[in-house]
Amino acid sequence: MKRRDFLAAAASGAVTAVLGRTATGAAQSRPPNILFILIDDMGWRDVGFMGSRYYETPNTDRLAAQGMVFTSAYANAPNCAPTRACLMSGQYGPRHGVYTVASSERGPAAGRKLVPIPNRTTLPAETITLAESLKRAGYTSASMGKWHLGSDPELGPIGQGFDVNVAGNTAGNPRSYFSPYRNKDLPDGPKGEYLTDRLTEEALKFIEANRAKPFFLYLPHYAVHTPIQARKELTAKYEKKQPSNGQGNAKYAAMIESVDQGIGALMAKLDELGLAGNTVVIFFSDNGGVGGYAELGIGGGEITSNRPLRGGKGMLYEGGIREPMVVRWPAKVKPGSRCDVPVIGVDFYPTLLEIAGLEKQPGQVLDGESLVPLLAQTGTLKRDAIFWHFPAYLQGGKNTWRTTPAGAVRQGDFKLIEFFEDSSLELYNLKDDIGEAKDLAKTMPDKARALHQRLAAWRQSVKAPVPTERNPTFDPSTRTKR
Ligand SMILES: [Ca+2]
Repeated sequence: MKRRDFLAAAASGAVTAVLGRTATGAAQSRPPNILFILIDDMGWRDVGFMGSRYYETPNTDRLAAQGMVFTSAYANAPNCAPTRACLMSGQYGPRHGVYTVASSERGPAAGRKLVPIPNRTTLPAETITLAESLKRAGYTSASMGKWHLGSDPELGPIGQGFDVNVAGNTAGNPRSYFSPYRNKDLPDGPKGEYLTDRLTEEALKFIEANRAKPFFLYLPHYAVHTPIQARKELTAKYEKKQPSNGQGNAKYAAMIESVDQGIGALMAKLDELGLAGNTVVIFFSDNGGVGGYAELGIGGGEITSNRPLRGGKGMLYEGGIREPMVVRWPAKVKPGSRCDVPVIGVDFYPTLLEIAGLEKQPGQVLDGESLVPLLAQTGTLKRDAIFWHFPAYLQGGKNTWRTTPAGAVRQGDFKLIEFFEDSSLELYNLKDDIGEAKDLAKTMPDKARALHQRLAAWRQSVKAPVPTERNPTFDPSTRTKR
């Protein structure tokens, strides 16, 4: 195919079928570029297109209008590192052992009834990462921002197959959002330079430099994780604005707006270079927003509100794991489309393999399913349930927990959470009760039992360890809430 014909086909959407057959062989074929924008700690309702009336995200809203919005998209975990480990490996937590951030023994020891399962803080070196897979189809890849799964040379982005690493290492948050950053993988900029803007600049340069060949740009912003630090002039605008539906933190709003401005600049760059038609853009977050604790009486610091969802970061309630998600892919995705099918972080790996025209490696285990049929609206998924395994403690306020060790399953409209300390079950019908206010475990015991069996069978299939050992120093009097 001549280049001109190829570009015409790309614009019309016909090219992906061609690429699917030739990507592994023909040097002149070009699979789509991939731009994966991962926001840190952004809640389900922290963007305009998901209903925020306080945060202003016009560029992200435009991206959403040009692509498909997934309304039931889930992170694999309610906090940072495990979600990233699942994204990069395509595997559920029990396969790599990254269940939580840092130690699984967080919070006061006397309040822990069980000895939790030890946590891995790095992705094993032998993992075949998404970057390593895409390299087989000729992609040049970069990770720009928070990695959180180890440090280079071995366990950072470079060690795990990326060609470029900007700012990624073991750090889960920046020491400062303003230069000097004191980050060993990010040379300082001029004093006062803002980190989110800097990562956008680096991303723009990478796209410019790699415009002529397929690229995979993984852009895991440090924003909007703590410390809550924002550009002054953006903050000032929100300080004059009325809070809305529990959202009213001006600095946090300004952090979101900086991310949004960066998305605007990236989209403009793709347009300018004529790459937008052949670039898949994904927008996603790694866990729920930091909020929803006070109304549950557990403390933990409110930054945003996830209402109508229950809870927030660190919990297996919807507020902790349900994420805003957009996929823009002009060749396949109808602008302004929506999808309510539950999808989860491990689905990205097989999706991007299919988009790149790749098969998984012999013996490679991928737990997710390609979303291409949903994106192209040619079919649905084969699986009927998705799972979480969080065998760790996460502290809330004094003597309270965001979560104790737990697992969960979602099948259809129903979601079951199992708390390992006392084997208690909670069952919710998310279609009728997205806020998980009405526990149906007692009124629908058959449904609860069936889902519990399903969850246990899944755990067996992935060899998920469940904590059962009693903590000898447990003191029940220190416990005020689950
Ligand atoms: Ca996070």
